[in-house]
Amino acid sequence: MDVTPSTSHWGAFSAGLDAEGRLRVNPHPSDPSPSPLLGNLPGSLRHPTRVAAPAIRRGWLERGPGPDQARGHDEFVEVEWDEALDLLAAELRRVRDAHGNEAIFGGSYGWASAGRFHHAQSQLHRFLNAFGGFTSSRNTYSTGTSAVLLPHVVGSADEVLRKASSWPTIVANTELLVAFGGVPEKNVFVTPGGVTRHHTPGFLGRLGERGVPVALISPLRADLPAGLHARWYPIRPATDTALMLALAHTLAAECLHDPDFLDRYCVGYDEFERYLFGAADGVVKDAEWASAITELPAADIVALARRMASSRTFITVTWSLQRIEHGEQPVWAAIALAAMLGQIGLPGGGFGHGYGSMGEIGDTGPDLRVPFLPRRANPVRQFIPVARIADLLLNPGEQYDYDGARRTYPDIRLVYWAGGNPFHHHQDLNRLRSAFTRPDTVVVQDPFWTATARHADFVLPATVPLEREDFGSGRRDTHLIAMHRVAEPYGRARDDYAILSGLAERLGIGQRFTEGRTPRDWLEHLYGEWRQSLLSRGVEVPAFAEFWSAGEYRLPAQNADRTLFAEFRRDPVRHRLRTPSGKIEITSEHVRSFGYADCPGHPVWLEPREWLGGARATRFPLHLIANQPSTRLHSQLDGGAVSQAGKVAGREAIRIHPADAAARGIAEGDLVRVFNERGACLAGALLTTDSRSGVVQLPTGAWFDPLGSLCVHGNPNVLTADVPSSRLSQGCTGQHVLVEIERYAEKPPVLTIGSPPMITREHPPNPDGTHARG
Ligand SMILES: Nc1nc2c(c(=O)[nH]1)N[C@H]1C(S)=C(S)[C@@H](COP(=O)(O)OP(=O)(O)OC[C@H]3O[C@@H](n4cnc5c(=O)[nH]c(N)nc54)[C@H](O)[C@@H]3O)O[C@H]1N2
Ligand SMILES: Nc1nc2c(c(=O)[nH]1)N[C@H]1C(S)=C(S)[C@@H](COP(=O)(O)OP(=O)(O)OC[C@H]3O[C@@H](n4cnc5c(=O)[nH]c(N)nc54)[C@H](O)[C@@H]3O)O[C@H]1N2
Ligand SMILES: [Mo]
Repeated sequence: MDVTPSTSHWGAFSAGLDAEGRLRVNPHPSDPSPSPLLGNLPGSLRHPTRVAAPAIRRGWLERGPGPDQARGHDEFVEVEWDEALDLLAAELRRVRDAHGNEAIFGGSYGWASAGRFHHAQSQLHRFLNAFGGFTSSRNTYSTGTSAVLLPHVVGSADEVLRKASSWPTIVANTELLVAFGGVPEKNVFVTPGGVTRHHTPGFLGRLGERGVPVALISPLRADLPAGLHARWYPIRPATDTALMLALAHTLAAECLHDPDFLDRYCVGYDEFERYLFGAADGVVKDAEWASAITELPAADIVALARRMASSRTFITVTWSLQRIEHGEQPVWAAIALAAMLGQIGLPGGGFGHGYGSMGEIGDTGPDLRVPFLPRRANPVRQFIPVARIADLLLNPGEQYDYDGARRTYPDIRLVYWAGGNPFHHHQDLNRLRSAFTRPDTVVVQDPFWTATARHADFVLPATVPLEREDFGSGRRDTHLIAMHRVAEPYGRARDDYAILSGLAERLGIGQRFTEGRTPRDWLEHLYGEWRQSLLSRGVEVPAFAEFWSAGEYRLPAQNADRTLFAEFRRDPVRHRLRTPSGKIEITSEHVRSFGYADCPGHPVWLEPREWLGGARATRFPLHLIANQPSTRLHSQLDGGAVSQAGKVAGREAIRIHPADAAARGIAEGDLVRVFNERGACLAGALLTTDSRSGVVQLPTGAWFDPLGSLCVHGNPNVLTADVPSSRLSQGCTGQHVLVEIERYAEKPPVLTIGSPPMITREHPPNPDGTHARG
């Protein structure tokens, strides 16, 4: 068995096909904590849901482009590549000539696969840029709210997200870790591009060995690995801001804050303090007040504040906290709280964001740019904040607010997606379904028959990394990995590059897109340029052939602990922040000037629209947390063994507190219906006392399998609301939703998502089961 190197978003590995043609996967030998998600790879390579050949929706073939209610219900017709590419090239030209490049939505948000050259979104953007541009998307579902807020508060999102204290510095210096959303170990195996050595689980182990006390503030106890010295504060979801304000109030009321730090490094504290004391609204944000909202005892809140003031305290906020309505507030309030403690910029003190959200955060690996495919500039300036996709398709011409600007949605005629799964990632999927009926044409490139592919007109089968050559590396990775080909492409699948090259040729932009290079030429070219830039800085890097046959290159080590805040603390004039004041803005006059009631000039407590206690909540009294799955990356490889092993009654598992289950006559292993007014899904019940009662947890990523407005598989995004975090950031709010649950006593509907949709084969396969090459 030939064994060759490769990598994935969840880590590097080697792979080969055994004598029976089965994929064997082994983690990279130097990975101290390989990801369990590697187990999803073998069963996925030849899974029946791979797209075998180009397919076009029958209604589109028969009636041509145009809005169509049948999209998502229709059958598909398999066609030859030439036919698919000829038709699609003509359609791209039609849309551009009749409506302009702005009418093409090519945001194509999504994680695709590891590999720097065959990165699907980069490939698509490069192609569409060569074609004259497209309406794009900004920010991410991950940190869409923080990415807009943080530049106003600390002058930069990236520096705060990616370059706070390293884990070893925290282990060595921190006396109290206050972890909002915990440090969920399930998430730290993942980094975009993948890392070769997963250090974070080891760092968390050392945190436990050193006995560093952790305040776990989360509705779920599982958000912190066992073995840490934790005290669990089972907070009511979405109320962290109230807790932070009460902690801040206690510090101010007991004079435990640091006036010198606030004076020298911050602006706007006085106004924030007046708000804490109730000057503006008559509400004192003390521990008693917060206790009623958070359902944590007031005495615990006061005690925690005192402890924070007497320790070197590191406050971390996972990204999930900003993936909710008013998601700006917990992030901003945590910064204000850390500023009051006066420890920002000290080793192991201050504020961090995303510790436990991703492997790269706090990792010590080199922070080095690795080779990548240039996308070139987009001539079209039109964009949307990424999570406004359904609004864009449903409301052309409508105005909306974003970061101080008033913007207008363009009229989209063609949607082109490669490497993302909006029917996984977006909220209110029944609304998204109707949004997807609106464009003239929807194109999806994916290796799998995802729910998004099933809502397309053109489905173009892409290869997976094991079927092509590439190199890969993640942020803070220690290695650049040569990704060798392990298997032949499935059916008639082609690389995204080959598909787009075929379109580019037909559209007269072939040379601009390919520059005359094969994929191997590109790898050598991109590597060669990168190598030259490192050589010129005195770093020895092997030639491509040597790198390729070695299978990896060990990246040069770098100092991990250069942090923005340490420099700012040392010299706030020379290292002034890129905010209007140059300081940390506890109050931002600029944000205030936008006049947004849902994000005023300093951190405030704002009740969510759908809120427990309101009339709606009596109908939907359970708070559902739709967080990241522990058994896969998003929706990827849901058919793989690890993901499948986590299912209950064949559906995604929902975790329910025994008291909530008993009140509804639900037992472990039961099939349940989770519902609200937007939709419903089935799920398999798991009972646990590791969540507070009133809170249920159903992770994202079960492939959407609609039967009317019911998802029979367990995708929580049929339940979530398609509303933005605020007018400031327009970020994703998918993390929370209110629901009710009942036992599902009817005959379970069959899952259809595990096999391909209805496909007519106009060109039947050869007798040996293979397809003629198109
Ligand atoms: N309710 C709720 N929803 C959420 C979240 C939440 O917390 N709650 N979290 C959000 C977050 S943070 C994120 S990042 C998003 C993730 O959303 P996505 O990034 O859209 O999810 P993925 O499942 O990773 O989708 C990647 C797709 O790319 C395809 N793909 C893989 N390799 C290739 C390739 O080489 N070529 C092509 N053409 N395609 C390829 C895969 O098959 C898959 O369909 O979800 C968001 N949605
Ligand atoms: N295994 C795996 N790892 C992943 C991913 C994956 O799909 N699978 N996706 C990756 C991606 S793209 C991203 S962006 C990151 C996302 O990183 P995060 O957004 O941080 O991840 P989540 O798991 O959604 O949420 C973390 C925890 O926050 C807690 N939480 C939720 N709501 C609240 C609240 O109101 N208050 C408090 N205090 N806690 C709350 C939940 O219990 C949850 O487990 O994860 C990355 N890591
Ligand atoms: Mo994400």
